[in-house]
Amino acid sequence: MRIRHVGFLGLGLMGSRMARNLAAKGFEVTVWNRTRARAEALAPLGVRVASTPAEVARDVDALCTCVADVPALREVALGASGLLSTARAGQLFIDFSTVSVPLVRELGAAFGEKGVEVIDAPVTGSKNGAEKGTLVIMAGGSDAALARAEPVFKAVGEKVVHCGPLGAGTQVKLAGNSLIAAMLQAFSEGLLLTSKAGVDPRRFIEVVQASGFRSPYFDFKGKALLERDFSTHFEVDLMHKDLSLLLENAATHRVPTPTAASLRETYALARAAGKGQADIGAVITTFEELCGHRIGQGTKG
Ligand code: NA7
Repeated sequence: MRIRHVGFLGLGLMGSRMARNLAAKGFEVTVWNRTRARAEALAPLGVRVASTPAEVARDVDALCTCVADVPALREVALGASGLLSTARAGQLFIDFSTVSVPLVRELGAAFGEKGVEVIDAPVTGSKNGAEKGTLVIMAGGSDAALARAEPVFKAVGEKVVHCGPLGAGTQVKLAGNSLIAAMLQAFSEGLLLTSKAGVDPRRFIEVVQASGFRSPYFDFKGKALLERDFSTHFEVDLMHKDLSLLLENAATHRVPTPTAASLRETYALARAAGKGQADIGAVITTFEELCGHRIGQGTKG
């Protein structure tokens, strides 16, 4: 059955933009958000606002979620007025959140009993990618389910990687996110060190970006760090959650991940310093405070 009517639950930084793109691409959209005002903000786009997740699941062809973490998704999907209570056979459940592999599989079994197929489809691309509809989607599920989901994916993203069966998307996402944290941390530490040693940190960026390990991410974050622009693209709290999920996952598979363990504690430090809601770019500011030096301080513009 073709997907015409999409339910979207979780209208945070990512979900609100994805729901907007679905409405703009011609899908009929019904939304729900724990804080209703965020859902009401989309009403001018012709989007219907539901009062509970169960109300969303009554009407739609596809259930899409993009909520913060494991407890949030559990509540929205399996809670008293959750999606499962009214879900019907033939619907497709696409979860865009980053959660644990066991939860995704649990949802697959619970919704599967009702004839609803589940795809885990965590995304990368942050706020800008969600805004422009250029997210990269890591999908886990059957070939048939992915083929059905394709128009939804096309509305929110520019590339879908079919990682394997249900859970495989989440597996790849957890491993990939740790790479972002590692890159950002090494890059920020390099900037702070260069700068405190009295060398213009822009020379550091120039050399990194001329090298074999250059990345568009360094252009983006380098500019933000030098301009002290910490507007939120991806929250410290969420990265801490993802690193914690990765460590749990790695322990299950008996794979040592010392880099991720150290990064998780680096993020714990930022949270302890009251920076949980800040962008991940702000993690280095705790180190700047300890060093008594700000990146770029004393460097001519
Ligand atoms: P945000 O901007 O922090 O948004 C989180 C969303 O999750 C937001 O809609 C929240 O509702 C919702 N949320 C949080 N806790 C709950 C509970 N307990 N029940 C229902 N809904 C909840 O995150 P992003 O958009 O950046 O990221 C979303 C996911 O994608 C996350 O897994 C990332 O790691 C990747 P609120 O508006 O606060 O009421």
